[in-house]
Amino acid sequence: MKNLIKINKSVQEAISLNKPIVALESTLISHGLPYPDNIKVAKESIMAVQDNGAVAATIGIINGKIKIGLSEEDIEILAKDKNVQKVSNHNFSLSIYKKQNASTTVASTLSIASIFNIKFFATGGIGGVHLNVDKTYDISADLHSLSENTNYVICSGAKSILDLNKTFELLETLSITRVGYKANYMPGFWYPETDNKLDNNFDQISEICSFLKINEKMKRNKSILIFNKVPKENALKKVNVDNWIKKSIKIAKENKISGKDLTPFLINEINKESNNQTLKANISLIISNADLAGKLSREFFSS
Ligand code: PSU
Ligand code: MN
Repeated sequence: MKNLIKINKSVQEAISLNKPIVALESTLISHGLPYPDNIKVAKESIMAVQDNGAVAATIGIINGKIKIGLSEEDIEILAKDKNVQKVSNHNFSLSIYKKQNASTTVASTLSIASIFNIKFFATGGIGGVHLNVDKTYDISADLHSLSENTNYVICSGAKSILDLNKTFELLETLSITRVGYKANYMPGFWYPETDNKLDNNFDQISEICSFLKINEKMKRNKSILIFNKVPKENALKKVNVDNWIKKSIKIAKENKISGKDLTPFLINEINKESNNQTLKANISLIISNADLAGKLSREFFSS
């Protein structure tokens, strides 16, 4: 496996010197955000990690090679090329075989990061249980990957268009610890809280790190989700978000949009309904999560 992977110099050095590293995913670049915001967010997330003295490792697949620490050119390919494949764990090896340019989801990014014991990972929102799960059985492999790997994942919840309550329950079933940084309830991605009470709230970064160290000692081979609310200045109201989602689902039904096309369609529609407010919230929470991950990893490696 390791010979299929290209690690950039700064990440390699950080691994060998046991320095703080934060892994970042690339599907939010290729499929989650529009061009050119996607490039800006990718770069600013890297800077947010670096500003805290940690090394950023954006993970993706370029021409069939797994890359840990994408270059600016790599990020541009994933941000611009319409043929970029979204790779989760089920189609991961096929993408290598086909020598594709591909972006990695939370699921596959965690799998790759774990090979090199990169623990900290930041993203916007994880995948989860879809609203119409009873008909589609659509549940993201992100949840399984979180239970198969041992990572510390900083996020603002799950994608808002999901069934957040079911997602929260399934995380518990999979034995994934759900804690908040200054959050008592699971955030709702674009809005600060849902009704789902987290397993614990921590007000201090140092407290989270002490807790993570206990987990290491206990050798719990499961990931821990650390929820961080969308920054206040860009936070939206739940009632507005719910309305935009409902309206967009109706429009999708009228236009017979389904399957793989549904999520991007909905996200785009919701953004139009919200007058670009959801995009702004999305951008700001991703960067804020990268910043928190940088701080956590630095504290973890220095304590
Ligand atoms: N959240 C977003 N936008 C995204 C994603 C999450 O707001 O694009 C991406 C993440 O990479 C996540 C993936 O891992 O979607 C989940 O996809 P699926 O539901 O197909 O497993
Ligand atoms: Mn799915």
